[in-house]
Amino acid sequence: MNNEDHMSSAAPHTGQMFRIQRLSALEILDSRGRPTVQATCLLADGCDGTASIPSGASTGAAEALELRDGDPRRFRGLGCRQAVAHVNDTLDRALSGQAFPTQAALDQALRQLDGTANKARLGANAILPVSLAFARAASRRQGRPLHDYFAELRGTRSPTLPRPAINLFSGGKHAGSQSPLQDVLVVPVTARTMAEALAMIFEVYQCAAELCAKQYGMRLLRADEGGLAPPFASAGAMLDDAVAAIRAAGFKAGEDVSLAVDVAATHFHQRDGYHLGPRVLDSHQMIDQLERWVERYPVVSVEDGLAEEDWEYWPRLRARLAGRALTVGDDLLCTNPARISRAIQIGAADTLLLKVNQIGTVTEALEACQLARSAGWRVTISARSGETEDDWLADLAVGWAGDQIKIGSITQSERLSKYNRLLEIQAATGWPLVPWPGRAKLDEL
Ligand code: 2PG
Ligand code: MG
Repeated sequence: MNNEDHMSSAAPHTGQMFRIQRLSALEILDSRGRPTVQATCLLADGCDGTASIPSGASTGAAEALELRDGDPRRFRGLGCRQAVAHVNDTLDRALSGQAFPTQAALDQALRQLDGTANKARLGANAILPVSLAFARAASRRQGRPLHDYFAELRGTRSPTLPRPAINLFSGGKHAGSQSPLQDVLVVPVTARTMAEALAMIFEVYQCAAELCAKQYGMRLLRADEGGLAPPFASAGAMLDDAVAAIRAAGFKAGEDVSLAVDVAATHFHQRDGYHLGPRVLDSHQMIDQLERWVERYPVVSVEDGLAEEDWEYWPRLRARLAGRALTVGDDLLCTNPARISRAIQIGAADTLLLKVNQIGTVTEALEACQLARSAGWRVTISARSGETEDDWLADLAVGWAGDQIKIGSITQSERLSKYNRLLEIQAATGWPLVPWPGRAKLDEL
């Protein structure tokens, strides 16, 4: 990437120690009204940081464990009181009074205290909010914006903002499975800034809402991430309607605004194959179907086109889409360095969907990001379908130079807190969006 500023080891803030004075947490509710965890890290010099974490609905099997209380009389078993207690008791007792020179040192201590491969003992929902709260406290102590703190962890600062892929329509686990395809997103490929991108997509979203009112006799039935969720007749109808909305907004589909799809195929894959509507497809047929969508519609990114354990077929999918659309791994990779390494070895994908809570600490998520980059992959930084108003994701996506960011729709405050934070960063830095590679350039991947 051009204009990268490689931060040298002479960065002004290295050599500091961050002494933890107190760790605390409480149970709060996410955008689906389900419990999640917010943690605060108070440093000995009085700087503090608070962070809350999101939760998925279409989760990958290899994700770090989210500890739920399991008491059916309280939040239908979804309570997070045990995870909260692990912060207030176990982690506070073990870490308060200790000094850490780096984020990596703190995250290593958190991992050791848990001692399991998937954070099953303390819960990723106890560990991650502490890891993020520490990041925020440390960035405050250094008097620098959080995105700059994340950039220093990466060792490089890129003066760009990630290009948003914005949720327009939802089905699957995000909208009661009225359509198998989980999300259709719009990518403002010609927008030069975040502000321009949001203004373009506002127009497309309004046109899509009007189209839903006319075509389906409904308007405001929104899915988990704020996307529209009418009873589409088929996955193809979702794509047709998305193209119609782009055109109605006065844009050229495939030139000004393109499409990205999160197929989330794991969630309609059964023993006998892919249940795409009334049809059951084997892996070959599923790849054919995905290719047909990419040929017929301006789709530039295909996430989880195949199921998370269909490893054998992922390289074939990537080869078929190469040069036309990104092959993005979410459930397949689970932001897990071991799974990413396997995917790199066999050429199963060319883009990492990065979700920090899939792995459970800032440092391990950064490792996943660096690993993907080292293979020449692109990185899409993603929110979850259950979010909070916290906006750390925006800073992380800028600091780690995400190519794309997936936050959801441009409605609902848990989404807008991140978009608005990106607008603040744009205003403070003047940084443009990272250029979209375009179909031609995708050939290089
Ligand atoms: C996904 C995410 C975000 P969830 O599948 O990519 O859209 O959904 O948080 O439900 O896993
Ligand atoms: Mg996904």
